[in-house]
Amino acid sequence: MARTATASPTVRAPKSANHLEQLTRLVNQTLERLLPRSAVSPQVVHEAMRYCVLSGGKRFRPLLALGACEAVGAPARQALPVGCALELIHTYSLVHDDLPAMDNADQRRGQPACHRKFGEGNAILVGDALLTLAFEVLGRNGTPNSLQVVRTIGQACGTLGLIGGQVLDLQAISQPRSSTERTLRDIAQLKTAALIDASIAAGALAGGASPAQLKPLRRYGQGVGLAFQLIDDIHDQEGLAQAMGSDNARNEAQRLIARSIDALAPLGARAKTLRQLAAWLAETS
Ligand code: GRG
Repeated sequence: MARTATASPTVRAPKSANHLEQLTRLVNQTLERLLPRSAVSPQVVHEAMRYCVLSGGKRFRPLLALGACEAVGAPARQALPVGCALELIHTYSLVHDDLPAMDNADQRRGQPACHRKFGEGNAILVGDALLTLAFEVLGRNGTPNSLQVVRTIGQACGTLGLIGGQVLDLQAISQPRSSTERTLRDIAQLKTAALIDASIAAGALAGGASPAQLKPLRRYGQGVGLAFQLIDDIHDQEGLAQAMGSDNARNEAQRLIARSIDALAPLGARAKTLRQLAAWLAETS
């Protein structure tokens, strides 16, 4: 949890099967279309929003949303607004997390962090604008269960999710000696797993999921969410991997992923994309 000068590329991009590549292209094309043009005023903020979002992230959260939509029997495209909103929110969290008052990172996704290229004030506004655009996108494109979709995503990025995790993280940075494994697990849960879990739930809701379909998907989401952070910590040799040891962290991540895949059994063959994403995550650990 120490402050770092760079935010290293974390979990590597999926060596994906064709379908995952197609879905990733679809997400990228839609993001490109949703983001305001750089030539439109306020140019600097629009240029910076595009710089941050269109810079080659893995699109893990949108892929989970699209995969969950397929898993409940709807076409992946139906969850596209949800997937793109999640990527906008994720990117906002990265831009703000890199700020000097937070993690103070110089690099993100292999290029200068937003505040290093566009200045701190603009980076704050870029994060705010991305978060706001996410909810505008959700409001513009109605999906089944749209109120539940907004509530699910709102909860995951509020004080009981991302923000809450960031508060704990800031406290852990200022008092590193008092960071117990329990605290690090709470941070992982709120900062990372909550949005991953919400991506799956929101994608499924947009596909018209029934409560019976949501239940196994939430079990999958909780497992994959924590596994994602464990693996990220193993790569960076920090956080939970440092507290519990890399081998223990890897074993726990593998167990969580195996259980997540098992949880998908009631959804049958339709959950193929979610199985592929979990298998890819297991490969990266
Ligand atoms: C609201 C300021 C604020 C912060 C919220 C989410 C968060 C807290 C901060 C982001 C920084 C961080 C390291 C979060 C942990 C989750 C994580 C591993 C993010 C990296 O996600 P990837 O690997 O990144 O999916 P790409 O670049 O592929 O999208």
